Order: sequence, then C-alpha cells, then structure tokens
Amino acid sequence: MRDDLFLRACKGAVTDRVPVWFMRQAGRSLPEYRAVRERHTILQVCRTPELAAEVTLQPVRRLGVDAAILFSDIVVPLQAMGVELDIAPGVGPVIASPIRSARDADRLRPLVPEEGVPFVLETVSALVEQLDVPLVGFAGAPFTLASYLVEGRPSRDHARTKALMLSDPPTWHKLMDRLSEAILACLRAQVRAGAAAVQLFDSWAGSLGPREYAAHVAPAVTRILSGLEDMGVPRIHFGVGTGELLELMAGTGTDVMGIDWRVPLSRARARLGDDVVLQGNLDPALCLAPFEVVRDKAQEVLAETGGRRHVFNLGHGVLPETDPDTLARLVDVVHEWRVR
Ligand code: 1CP
Repeated sequence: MRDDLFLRACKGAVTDRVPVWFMRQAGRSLPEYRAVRERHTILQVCRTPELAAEVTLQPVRRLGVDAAILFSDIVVPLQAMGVELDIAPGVGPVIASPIRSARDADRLRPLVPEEGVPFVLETVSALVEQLDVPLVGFAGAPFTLASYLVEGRPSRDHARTKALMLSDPPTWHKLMDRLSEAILACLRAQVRAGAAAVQLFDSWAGSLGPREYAAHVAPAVTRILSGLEDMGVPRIHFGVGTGELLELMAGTGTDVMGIDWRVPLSRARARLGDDVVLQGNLDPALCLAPFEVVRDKAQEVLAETGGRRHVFNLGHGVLPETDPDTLARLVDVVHEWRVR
C-alpha cells in the first residue's frame, strides 16, 4: 500500500496532512459510473466482482482520495439471508414481503458470507491487489437495515419500525440479534479478505431518541463493534441527524465517529473527548455552491479540529448533482491544509 495516512489518522496518530475520502464517492456524480449503470442494474454491479471493483476504483483514480470504499449496498447481505428485494431506480431498496411479526423475523437465515456473498469477498480481494490506498469495508447497522425490512421501502419517519420496537420487544430483539450476527460475520469476512477499516452505517438511527436508542439499538451495535476488536482494524460508526445520540453511539466501541454537518466538530470533540477520532463533516449540499464557498467552508471544518484526530469527509453522501471536479479540488484543499 502506497499510503496509509488514512489508517494512521484513524488510529489517532498526529499526521502532517488530514486524510480525506467521501461517502458515496462512487456513484451517480461520476459519468464513468453512470456509463456502467446504463448497462447494468445496481445489484448486478454489486454481484459482479469485475464491475464492483471497477466502480470502486473510479473515484480513487479521479479524485485522489486517501481511502476507497467498497462498492456494494447495505441490503446485499439481506438477499443472502433469504430476503427477496430489489433496488428500484429513483427509490432505493424495496422488500417484497416486509417483516412485521416474530414469524416474519424467523425467515431471516443466518449469513455465511463465503456462501451467501462470495462476490463481495472476491471484490475485496481483487481490490486489495490493485489499490494503493486502504479499502474501507462496510455494512448497514441493525436499526437501519431493520427500517428497510419493516417499512418495506425508504421511509421518512420509520413509524412502523419504531412501533414494532416498542410494541413487540421480543420480535424486535430477535430481529436485532439475527441482523447483528449476520453483520458481524459479513464485516469479519471483509476484513479477512483484505479490508483495512470498516464503517457501520446507521444512517437512520437519528430518528430515535436517546432512551430508545440506548435500550433497543445500542446493545446490538455494541455486539458488532466489540466483535471486531480482535481484528485490529479501525471501526467507523456513522449516522445522520445523530447529534443527540453521539455519546451513546461513540460508547458502543467505535474508533472513529462519523459526524453529520449539523454538529460543529469542536462541539463533537468537547462532548466525546480525545479518545475518538472524528470523521466529517462538510454539508454535501455546499458542494453545489461556487468553489470559493466550498473551499472556505472546508477550511472552516478543518479549523474546528486543527486537523488533529480528524478524517475529512462530507456529513453524508455525495449528492448526484455534484461536479466531480469540485470533489477533486476539495481533496486538494484538504491536502494543502497543514495540521496545527
Ligand atoms: O442506482 C444507483 O446508482 C442508486 C444509488 C445507490 C448507490 C450508488 C444505491 C441505491 N446504492 C448505492 C451504492 C452504495 N450504497 C454504496 C457504495 C457507494 C459509495 O459509497 O461510494 C454504499 C456505501 C451504500 C450504502 C447505503 N445504501 C446506505 C448507507 C449510506 C448512506 O448513504 O447513508 C443506505 C441507507 C443505502 C440504501 C440505499 N441504496 C440506494 C439508495 C438510493 C438508498 C437510500 C434509500 C433511502 O433514502 O432510504
């Protein structure tokens, strides 16, 4: 590996430059990704190692980022657990028969990654051969995956998911147990195949209050993150709108806490202390502004941490409308900035 700046920063070392990568750096903002997607569905791309590796590499070549993120989707392991699903264009994951009872939850089969998602592991192995920056493996966290399984499709309020959580705790806990076991197996297999770090996406956990998160979600996340500890790779934990949950989320055993753009990093640092590395948190919408604005706002984000114990990223994924040249120039701004 040419450059382990990203890994050193994730481990809390003081580096002279701040590493940068972007959530959804592979995706619709890149014309070369859209060209692949004209010929293949997203699930085909995920299931074909040559294609998944190619779209993982696209942003690394074009943007000069310090880490690659595996191209896959959080719902891919669910298919291997027996869930019939599709990723509908312009919508997102759609589940054929949503899970709303104990009997439904019993349909979820245990995941043996080598048998259920061999193509993911082949993609990881192929990438590790080709990449000169670390590869971030990932999975969806139990709550976020449950929200798709229970709602059946993307949802704003996650109302049925929360209703199930509060009205039928045994079914909820069965769901959390099965999902956390599968996610842990999937992440461990990605690391064995060569992923140098892992990110757990609890994108929608911010829809919960702290009491519900602590009682009904945090134990499952803790099982996953503590179950990875012996592998020695940085564990990144991320959610959107999680300002009120940061202490609880960081307390599940995370090395790097992803912060969305609503919480200034200086405040996240004051709340979480020095033991956790912060990742974030430029508002992805700002990347649509003139570049001078992007540059000034990125420098503001960097000044929030002084560049210490900080991995630069957006506060959520790259928006499809983003000009890739803006992202490439943003990488340069971060790299030129000197740690204070
Ligand atoms: O057809 C397309 O190209 C649609 C967009 C898309 C992409 C690029 C989907 C559908 N999935 C993916 C790939 C993907 N998904 C990646 C790899 C790309 C990269 O990061 O470079 C990753 C990390 C994910 C993870 C993912 N999928 C998350 C967690 C990250 C996040 O953004 O919070 C979530 C919530 C999903 C579900 C999903 N898949 C696709 C969409 C549009 C959605 C969100 C639907 C919703 O709003 O609920």
